Amino acid sequence: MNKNYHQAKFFQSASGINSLPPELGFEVAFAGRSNSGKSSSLNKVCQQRSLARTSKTPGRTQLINFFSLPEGRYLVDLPGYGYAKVPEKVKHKWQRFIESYLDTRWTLQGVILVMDIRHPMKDYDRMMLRWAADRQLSVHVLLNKSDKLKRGMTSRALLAVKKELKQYSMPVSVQTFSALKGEGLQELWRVLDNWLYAE
Ligand SMILES: Nc1nc2c(ncn2[C@@H]2O[C@H](COP(=O)(O)OP(=O)(O)OP(=O)(O)O)[C@@H](O)[C@H]2O)c(=O)[nH]1
Ligand SMILES: [Mg+2]
Repeated sequence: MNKNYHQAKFFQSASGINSLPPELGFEVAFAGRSNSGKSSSLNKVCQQRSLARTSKTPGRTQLINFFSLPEGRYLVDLPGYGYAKVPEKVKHKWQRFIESYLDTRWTLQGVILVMDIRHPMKDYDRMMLRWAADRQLSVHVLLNKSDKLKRGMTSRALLAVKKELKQYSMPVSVQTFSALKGEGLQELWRVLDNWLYAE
């Protein structure tokens, strides 16, 4: 068990690019479509049930929530994108925010891009990957909810996504994960350790 993540505490919420905390230390952001399990994955990483709010209702996380870790490190829970029932205007606001956050946030070490393993690589995911590629920002794809698929289907999905990711020029990796069962947690901790705590 990794003690750093266990010590995560709520730090600050921001409603847009102008209310972000100062760029100090290092951070990793959890991004992905609405309902993919960003908040659940962040909670699993920190071994805390209700650090980030999760919900059956998509679009729950509307603010950018910062959680502090030891030594000036942060995990960031981003609002989900792609939820159909959100008005166009709000969708555009999110899109603009996420694009400029990825483009300008120099304390950002990498993005954990969470996808539902049953519906990976949708348009919004590809858009995120393109933005990350533009800045050569590292991405680690979590194919979440692996508990919902049989083993054979899980490895098929992993292979297909791996193949598609080859076209991107930034450092990008992928793993299967279950925020519910904890499958893949060690692998995810290793990625976060590399981004946040490597010398
Ligand atoms: N079976 C299963 N369900 C999961 C898993 N991860 C998340 N869920 C469920 O999926 C739903 C959405 O999870 P959240 O963590 O709130 O998703 P989110 O991506 O933060 O959603 P937004 O904040 O709305 O964008 C909840 O009902 C979770 O319990 C998983 O690994 N397995
Ligand atoms: Mg959320």
